[in-house]
Amino acid sequence: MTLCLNLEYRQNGAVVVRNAIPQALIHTIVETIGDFYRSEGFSGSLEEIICRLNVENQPLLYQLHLKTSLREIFKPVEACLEGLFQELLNTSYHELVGNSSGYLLGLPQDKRLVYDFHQECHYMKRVNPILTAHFPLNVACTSANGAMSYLNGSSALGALPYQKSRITNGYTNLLPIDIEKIVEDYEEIQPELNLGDCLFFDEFCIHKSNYNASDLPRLCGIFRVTSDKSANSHTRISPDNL
Ligand SMILES: O=C(O)CCC(=O)C(=O)O
Ligand SMILES: [Fe+2]
Repeated sequence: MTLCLNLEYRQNGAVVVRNAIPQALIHTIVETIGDFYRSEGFSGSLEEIICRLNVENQPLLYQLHLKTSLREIFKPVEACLEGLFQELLNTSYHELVGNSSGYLLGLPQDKRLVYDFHQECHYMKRVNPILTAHFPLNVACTSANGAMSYLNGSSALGALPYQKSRITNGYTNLLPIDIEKIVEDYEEIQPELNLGDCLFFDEFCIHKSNYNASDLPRLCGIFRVTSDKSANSHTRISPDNL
């Protein structure tokens, strides 16, 4: 990584590293996850199965998504990003928060699994720092398919008070108080990410997902890493306790 990218991360709380992951690795991961879904008796591409389950059997989609959010599956990408994790954390090692990795489902034409503005620090309260790596798995992230966006430089605000809301069978949103004012002060950036690109952001960076107006789910791999040694024992906080 160049000094310039490192500086950008420190100043803005987020940075895109182009071609950080070989595309062949990403294809292998999508195949591995797809094989898992297909082993449950479904046929077709991973995208087709996900869209079908979203209509026919959301609980099963949830179960299969959980079961395939495994560190083991994403290990080759983790190994590939290790150097970047350590540079951005400024350490010689990294811990995976909760010892797990996974992926997000940006479902087409859906409002259930869309995050409003939030900060990662509130979802993993005991872990600090938190570096998130976010990279497309099946298609490029674009404004058309709801690529995530962030408020550039908003990390400087630190941990903000928030208002909690819950979507039925969806996400718990922790929306910063006075977000209407904050969005006026910081530029919203929605980077296009091609397969192989990776967006990194810190625990205070205010970010959100956007509406996927395309016909394909937008699957993004996610790592949350830290230099906090205790973080591999982190367990997910239930929505009631957020
Ligand atoms: O990809 C998205 O839609 C949201 C991503 C996000 O909130 C995260 O990775 O923390
Ligand atoms: Fe997030």
